[in-house]
Amino acid sequence: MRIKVINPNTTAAMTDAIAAAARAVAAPATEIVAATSASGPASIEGHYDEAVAVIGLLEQVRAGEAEGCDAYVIACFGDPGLLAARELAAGPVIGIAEAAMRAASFVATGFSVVTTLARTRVIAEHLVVAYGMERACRRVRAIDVAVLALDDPSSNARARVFEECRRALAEDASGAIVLGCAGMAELAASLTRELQVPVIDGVAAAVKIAEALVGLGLKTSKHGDLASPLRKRYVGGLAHLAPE
Ligand code: 2AL
Repeated sequence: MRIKVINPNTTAAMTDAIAAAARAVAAPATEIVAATSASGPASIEGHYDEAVAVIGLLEQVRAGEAEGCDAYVIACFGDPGLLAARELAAGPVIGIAEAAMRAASFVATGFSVVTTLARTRVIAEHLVVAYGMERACRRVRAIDVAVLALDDPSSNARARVFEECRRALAEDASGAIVLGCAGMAELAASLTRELQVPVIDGVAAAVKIAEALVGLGLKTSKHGDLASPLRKRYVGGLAHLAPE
């Protein structure tokens, strides 16, 4: 099967790390097609970034339908454009935040999210409500490091994530940690070993959930609100996105 993993920000180096995390867990017969948005913000860490990034994401989903993709992963923790992408796609579309939270709920009764900038906490908190995870998500925490600074050694990001996870386990009555950014994917395995609790990267979780759904023969329902967008004229710079 072919799973298209879309980084909806425009930083190709981050896509490479996301692709590596996806391929590390994908089944041998799964082809991971990694894509970077062609236009939009270099990183997504606010409501405005998200709104603008959705256009580049939807362009990648439209292209993916022509490329014969069986499923999609939206590799940004705000799950930007998730329901719009589901309208476009025949197969399943999985957001990494939803995937990580649902995976966490299978292995713990409560989890904490550890994300990047403090201002993005509200985005994650809105998703917790949207996904009905209010009881399981005990707290959304932030390390206050920007997305593109995560792999800059001077940001000390790994140590800050580790310390925030430790505080979460001590204070939140959580049994698992959800990493709140696609750029944290490579930390999950070593943090799981060191903290001795499940530390969940949404990229890996989303790939395995996408594989499972495709394996079950499940596609996105086209009955009701996730039906293909209604054909109509779009004008101006977005005319190319008019539903066909
Ligand atoms: C993210 C993410 O996963 N990618 C990105 O650009 N921003 N998440 C976040 N919490 O900042």
